[in-house]
Amino acid sequence: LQQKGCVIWLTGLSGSGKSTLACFLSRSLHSRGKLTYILDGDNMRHGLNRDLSFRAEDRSENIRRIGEVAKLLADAGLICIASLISPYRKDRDACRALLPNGNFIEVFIDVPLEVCEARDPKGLYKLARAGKIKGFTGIDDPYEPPSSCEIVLQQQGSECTSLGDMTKIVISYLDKNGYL
Ligand code: GGZ
Repeated sequence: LQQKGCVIWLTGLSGSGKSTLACFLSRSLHSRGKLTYILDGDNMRHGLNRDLSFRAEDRSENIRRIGEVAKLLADAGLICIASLISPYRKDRDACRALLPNGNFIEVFIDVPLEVCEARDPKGLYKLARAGKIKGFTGIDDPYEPPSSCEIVLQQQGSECTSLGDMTKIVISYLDKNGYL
């Protein structure tokens, strides 16, 4: 096997564009002949994690399980793209600790709450503001941004980075670090 596995961990608010970036990355990597697998929080919650709610302990467990599966896929030599809010720093750090140094690439999609809320693709922010969803990340549940991570992608004003550019930034990081 020629491929060196790793985990690309996308963290950020609901509506920040994690799932979309995961798809772009995956396509770009496939076109380079790389095997990838996307673990998306929202999808995993329909299967492996269907017993979990959005309470703090359940979010932690969601993150832990996805971290363990990501580790297995990386061990098998895949480039695993995990895309979930993963709002707690300690849980992300625990996932990082499962992997050999360098193999966990944390990517913070730094999109301000106002921007995510204005997009509101599923109307969830509206429901959360109306009190119809309790404990929504960014509204009445915390999000702890990474204090140090491998890549920060910003999406606001002059710092605006297009999806294509965000993909290129991550791909060039992988290239520089010997994953391509
Ligand atoms: C945050 C919620 C909530 C609450 C439902 N808080 O943007 P989406 O809709 O499609 O993706 C979000 C998804 C979050 O699942 P994760 O597994 O990524 O979260 S975590 O890492 O915190 O475990 C959102 C939807 O589920 N959703 N209720 N209360 N997001």
